[in-house]
Amino acid sequence: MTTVDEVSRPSRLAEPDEAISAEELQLAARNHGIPLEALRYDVTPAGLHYLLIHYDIPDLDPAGHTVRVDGAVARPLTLDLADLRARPRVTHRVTLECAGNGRALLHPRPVSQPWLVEAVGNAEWTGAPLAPLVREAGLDADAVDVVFTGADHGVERGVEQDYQRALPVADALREEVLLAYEMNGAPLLPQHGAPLRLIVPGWYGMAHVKWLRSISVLTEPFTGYQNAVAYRLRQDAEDPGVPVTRIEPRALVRPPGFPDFMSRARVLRPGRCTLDGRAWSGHAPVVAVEVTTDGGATWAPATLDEPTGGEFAWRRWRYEWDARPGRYVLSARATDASGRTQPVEQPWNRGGFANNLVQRVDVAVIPT
Ligand SMILES: Nc1nc2c(c(=O)[nH]1)N[C@H]1C(S)=C(S)[C@@H](COP(=O)(O)O)O[C@H]1N2
Ligand SMILES: [Mo]
Repeated sequence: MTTVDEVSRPSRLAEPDEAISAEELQLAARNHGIPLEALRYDVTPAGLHYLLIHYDIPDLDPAGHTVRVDGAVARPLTLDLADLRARPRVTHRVTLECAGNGRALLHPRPVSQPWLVEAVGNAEWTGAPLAPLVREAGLDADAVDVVFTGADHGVERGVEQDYQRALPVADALREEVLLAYEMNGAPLLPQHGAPLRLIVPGWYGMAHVKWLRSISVLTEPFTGYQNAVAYRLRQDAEDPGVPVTRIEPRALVRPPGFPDFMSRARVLRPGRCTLDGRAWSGHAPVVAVEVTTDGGATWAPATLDEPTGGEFAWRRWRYEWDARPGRYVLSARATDASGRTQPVEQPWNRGGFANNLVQRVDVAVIPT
């Protein structure tokens, strides 16, 4: 008999010298990253925001779409978009980053969506806060997890499923968690979860369930695939691991000068140059960014702009550099108020999650 196992790939690590395959390229072409020059925008234009879609973008009619609130609640609710839009409206500027960002730079490389450093964006999300809705439904005292289900369906490592992710009740009830129907002031685009998605500020992307159709309260821990099998930090296949949750600190450099088409190495003219970029953390505010222009031999402090978007949005940093002719490797390193900082050695795990190893930008300073 034919089974889904025949079409579904197991998780695996690439061989030491194995190149990116056509299957990984197929994923990379669907799930694009932010062009790094777009780090110039404080609010990422919707079309430049990164994308990650496990299965297909579902075909949903906003007019007929509803979301159910059920499970361990006293009064189950069914809400349509008009009901949600009639509720108090809140906007948060939120840095969203895929938990797999940095995966393709790991050695050995976990075979999956091959992100380098570009799986990030900083958009404005508008919607109805989740907590008052769940309280209206009458949350049971013994509630443990809240499961969010999307309208998309697929197979992953042999497991057929709707995309589902659960949050512990305390995290789901945080006031910043939104049922978002707008991105940057316009209705959600199909690829970003239209007509409705969850936004969990501070958490890696997998928690922000798109095409949301159901919210269900459980009195037992959720054991679904995306929580129990995927999105865990494991050292090997047998390791039960720990869940991937909040975003580790990271700074990115907006690549200076102009690029070589193929290598994307930067060409820069000699002289004073203001390097800049963005820094964020889902744990605590970023308190410092340091820059190296010599591949990590020495680090110097960058200046941080005033925060522009609240506690869940990235912050711009700047660094004055006197660029002399030669070849350089530039990096920036963020530290947050919890004391977390970016490693200079890869933080390896089998799924390739939360790799916030510092970025390396090759620059050639060449006189005209
Ligand atoms: N229903 C559903 N929600 C989803 C996903 C998905 O495949 N299906 N992908 C998740 C992952 S892994 C990420 S990183 C973010 C990406 O959100 P974006 O595409 O709007 O940037 O959506 C999350 N929400
Ligand atoms: Mo992701």
